[in-house]
Amino acid sequence: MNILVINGPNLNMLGIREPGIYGKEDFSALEAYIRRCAEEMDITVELFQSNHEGAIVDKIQEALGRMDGILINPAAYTHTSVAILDALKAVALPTAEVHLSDISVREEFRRFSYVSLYAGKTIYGKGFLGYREGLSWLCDQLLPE
Ligand code: CA2
Repeated sequence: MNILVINGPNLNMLGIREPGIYGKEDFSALEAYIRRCAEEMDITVELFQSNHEGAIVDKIQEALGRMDGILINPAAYTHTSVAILDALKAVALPTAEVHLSDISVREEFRRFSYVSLYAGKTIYGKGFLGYREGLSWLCDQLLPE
């Protein structure tokens, strides 16, 4: 099983600022954690991070016919990007959305997610653990009983 894991803008800055919101660990620790979870679940992950909306759209499109599911933290594009929503709908793969912070208790503009209009599962406020939950949900969707 091949899962594409997408991290959006500024997540590469993790650990540098705002540890109270996003935690103290840096982005390489997040990537290492995702890889460890994938190994434990016996699945393959491709990790992709970009600060550019179009690059994320291109990556989602490239997943068609190659990947079995998508785990995405769209970061700030969560709240703005119809283009990412449309790309996810176009490839129509099982998709889980994850956020490190609890977007339901932060600024009003973070409460709405375009990606949630397609994602089958949205996890927020659980830090790194949310990525494990997202991968595990995708496994449940993709593996036969
Ligand atoms: O909680 C999340 O995972 C978010 O997707 C993170 C985004 C934010 O725009 C979303 O509303 C919620 C921000 C990405 C990381 O931003 C940083 C900012 C400063 C220092 C380190 C990371």
